[in-house]
Formats: sequence, C-alpha cells, structure tokens
Amino acid sequence: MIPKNHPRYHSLRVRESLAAAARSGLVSLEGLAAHGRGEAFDYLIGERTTASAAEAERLAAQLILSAVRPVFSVNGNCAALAADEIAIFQKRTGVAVEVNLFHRTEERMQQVADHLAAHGVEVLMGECERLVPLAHDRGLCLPEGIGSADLILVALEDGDRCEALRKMGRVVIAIDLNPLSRTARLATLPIIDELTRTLPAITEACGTEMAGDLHTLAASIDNQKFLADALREMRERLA
Ligand code: PTJ
Repeated sequence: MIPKNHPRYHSLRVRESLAAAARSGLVSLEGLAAHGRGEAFDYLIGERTTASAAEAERLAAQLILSAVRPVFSVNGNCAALAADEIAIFQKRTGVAVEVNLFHRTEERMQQVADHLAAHGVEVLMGECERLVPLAHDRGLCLPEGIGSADLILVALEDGDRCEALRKMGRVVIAIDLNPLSRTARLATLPIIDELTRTLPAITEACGTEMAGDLHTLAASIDNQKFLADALREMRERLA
C-alpha cells in the first residue's frame, strides 16, 4: 500500500500498475526495464513538458491532421500506461490503432488488443504480413494498417523499425524520453516527453492546429533541434 502523501506517489502507482501488467503478461518483463529507462530520462528533464516538446506536440497534431492514413502503433507498455489517453486521442483524431509487439505471441497480441478495447479503443485486427523488412516480429503488420500508412506514431520502442519505416518513405513521429535513442534520432519528429503527457497534448492541439501537405510539412521539420533542446534542458538541470 503506497501512502497518498508519499512524495513519489504517482510514480510508485505507475510502477505498481506496470508490475501488475507484467504479471498478467500485458507488459513484457523487458518492458519493465524500458519503463525504468524512461523514468530516468523523465527525472533528467524535470518530469514536465518542456516548451520544445510542446512545440513538437503541436507539430505532431499538424502532421496527423495532414495524413491520409495515420496509424498509432501500440505495444504492451503503451497499452498498460495509456489506454484511456489512446481512446480519447483516437476519438479526436480518427487515427487507426494497431498492436505491434517485439515480444510477440498471438496470445499477447490478443491480450493487448482486448485491454485497449476494454478502454474504448477501436483496434485494427486481421492477418499480419511481414511488410516491414525486419528479421524480428515487429516487421509483421496489417496491410490495411501500418502496411499502407503514410504516417506512423510509435512510442517506447527501439530504433530499427523507425529506421526501416523511414527508408520506406513513411513519416514517423516517435514519443521517446531518451533524446539519444535511435528511435528519437531517426524519427521525422521526435517528441521528448512522457507518453501520458504527450497524448493529451497532441489531442488538444488537434483542436487548434491546421492540416497541410504531409510531406512538405515533414520535410520542414528539424529533428536535430528537438534532440538538442532536450539535451540542453537535461544539461541545465544537471548543472
Ligand atoms: O510490448 P513489446 O513486446 O513490444 O515490448 C516493448 C519494449 C518496451 C520491450 C521495447 O519497445 C523496448 O525494448 O523498448 P526500449 O528499446 O527499451 O525503448 C523504450 C524507450 O522508451 C526508451 O528510450 C525509454 O527511455 C522510453 N520510455 C520509457 N517509458 C517512457 C518512454 N518514453 C516516453 N514515455 C514513457 N512513459
């Protein structure tokens, strides 16, 4: 039992719920390590949305509104941390949601989809094919989902799929607290912010931002700027 007045109450509650999700199989054991890495980077950035991340979140809204087939690729950690936020985000943006797992079993795919559906998310389901050239199971996706998406939102994952998707000409938005990660470095637009802060911010920005031409907008984004901003914020806090 975590006392409500504990200074790290929120963080401990999140850990507790992720540990329970790992026990049920929704989150992989490796996902707990990934969460710990995220916590460390969130500490460094001050557990808040920086002005630079807020700018990236507004840009993300513009990109999503401009896309014809935007897809949010959701893994076990995302589902466990943010199923409610994903449902609201989907309702506001109309984005398709597809489950894509690194530690993939058919049982876990169904478990993550069921968890999302129980929180009101409409999940794309069907026969996956290896449409992204990767040796591991993240290459498996739906032809009518990630397979034909013009924009893919990825969160909390390693960089090889992001790289492969970029090589396929897709616009990739990555939510990742680690500005040094390959995913953040290779994405069209890195959002260096925590997942449950990011999704409501993009959802809100979708009410005010305007659509444009997806690829023109994507080409105008300076990925390096957002990485450098985040590293500067972290350095300043360390100093
Ligand atoms: O559910 P599965 O089987 O697909 O497994 C997914 C895991 C988590 C195992 C997989 O994607 C993974 O190994 O991820 P990585 O390579 O550890 O990358 C996760 C990244 O997300 C790290 O750079 C973390 O800093 C970052 N991160 C962790 N938690 C958060 C986060 N970024 C934003 N918000 C968070 N809550």
